[in-house]
Amino acid sequence: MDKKLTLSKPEHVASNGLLDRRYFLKSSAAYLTAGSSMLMGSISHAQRSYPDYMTLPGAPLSGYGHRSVNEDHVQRYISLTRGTTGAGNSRTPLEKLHGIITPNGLHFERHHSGIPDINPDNHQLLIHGLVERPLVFSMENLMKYPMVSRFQYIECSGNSRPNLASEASDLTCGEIHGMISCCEWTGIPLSTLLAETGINPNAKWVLAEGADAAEMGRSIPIEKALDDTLIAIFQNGEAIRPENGYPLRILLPGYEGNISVKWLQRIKLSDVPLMTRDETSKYTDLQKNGTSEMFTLEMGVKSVIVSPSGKQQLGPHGIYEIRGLAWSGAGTITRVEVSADGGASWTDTLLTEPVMRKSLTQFRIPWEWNGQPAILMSRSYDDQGNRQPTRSEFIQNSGLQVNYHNNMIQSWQVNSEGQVQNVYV
Ligand SMILES: Nc1nc2c(c(=O)[nH]1)N[C@H]1C(S)=C(S)[C@@H](COP(=O)(O)O)O[C@H]1N2
Ligand SMILES: [Mo]
Repeated sequence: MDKKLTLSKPEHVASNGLLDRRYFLKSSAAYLTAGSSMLMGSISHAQRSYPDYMTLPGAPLSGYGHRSVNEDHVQRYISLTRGTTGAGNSRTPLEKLHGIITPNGLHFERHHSGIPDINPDNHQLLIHGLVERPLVFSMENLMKYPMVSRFQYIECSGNSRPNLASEASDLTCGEIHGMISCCEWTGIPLSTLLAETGINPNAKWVLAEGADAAEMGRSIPIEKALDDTLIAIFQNGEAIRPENGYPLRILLPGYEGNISVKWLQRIKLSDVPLMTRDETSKYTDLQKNGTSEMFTLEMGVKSVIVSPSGKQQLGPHGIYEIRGLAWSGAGTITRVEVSADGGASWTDTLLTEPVMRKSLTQFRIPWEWNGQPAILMSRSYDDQGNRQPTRSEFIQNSGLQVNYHNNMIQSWQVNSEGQVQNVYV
């Protein structure tokens, strides 16, 4: 937390320190004045000493770049399923990233039986079942099809599960909410490949199956398969990482992450859902009356403040920028509000361009903290008329036993010492 700035008199727009969302834009003159005096100080520093890297030639070039060793502490949070070698998840450290794109090395991972080591020369995609012509595609065949690129997030439906516990645990933003990541994915629309095989009119469901030891399979409604479903081959410009599905995965924007089957090897069209293990014993939502709902595929409208957030420590009193991420499986984010007083008063934040469908959207607002205790919250809205629920609304509708699809509002408590902690409101 090093965002303390000295600026002109701020205009308060909601209680407990929230400032006009355009304050930083309007105050750029004041901001520059403060900044330029710092700059002059360093120029007038006459007896300048030169570090080694300015007196000796630097490192050579490389075929594939790596981040600075000074950034090695930015890591995924790993949580291995007990008794297994490759099953578990690793979460994106959302609070340490800026912008909406997740670097490939920090994309969250969720494996049910580890990462298969696939040679693309031997890998094939079979499309069969209720089609006119069953076809097998090699990777070489697939590369010849016209491709599209889209910015989409993937969110595990088990994301934010820590907040379904009865007591709030003291965790970071990434530990609670980091089973979401967002990339530019490039690949072939599934509709293009289904146009090649032809579709029998009785086909209503599409099985996607992976080539991992878990042989993960999920059934996709045919409407979604023909809508925005992608056979993805590239992730942020390069081949998909092994942990994210190399050499290809299916990608269903806005749907729960589990259905975006990695290491995709088979697609089967059917008149009924295939009722696989992963859509019957798991990934069903236990209701309060003891029954379970199946095929609850779309992810809800959601947001989270990434800074300040859990386990962070504010610095000196002054003006901070609250920043966060919002998304909706139903469409596009239209509005994100923030509260600094535990939900008593709210004000609009500034959404950072680009704001895209089923992608992450960034929001920002300045906040003046002078040591007063605060509870920071954000709530998002989408273009399909959805609003993110409060914790009590979520519990009323779904209960805490539901296990998946937790999109309740996150509350971060800031105490008078500037310590930030996960709390329930
Ligand atoms: N073949 C296969 N596909 C899979 C999984 C898996 O274990 N095997 N995990 C699923 C789950 S539960 C999620 S949330 C996403 C995670 O994608 P990622 O690891 O690229 O973040 O992949 C899905 N696809
Ligand atoms: Mo998942």
